[in-house]
Amino acid sequence: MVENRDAISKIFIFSGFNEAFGFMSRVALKAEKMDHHPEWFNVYNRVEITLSTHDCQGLSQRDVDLASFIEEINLAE
Ligand code: H2B
Repeated sequence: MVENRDAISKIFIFSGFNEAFGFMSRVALKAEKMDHHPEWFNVYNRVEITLSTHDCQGLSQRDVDLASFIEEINLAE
């Protein structure tokens, strides 16, 4: 959970930029398909993702669904 905000966040570390950007590409395609987009920040091998639903200014099932997808592909990396 993010402090002082209805949002969830996680930091993912990869072996390099290619791996980090490959992961981001997979998340981006899914996000666009879901019409649900992450807030994220990348520097080299580090990707910080925050999920929240702007339409309801809080957490929704869409955040949980996108988070589950992200966890699944991260495990499969
Ligand atoms: N992403 C997120 N994270 N929250 C939203 O409320 C949201 C979104 N709304 N992506 C979508 C786009 C909306 O703005 C469009 C018009 O469907």
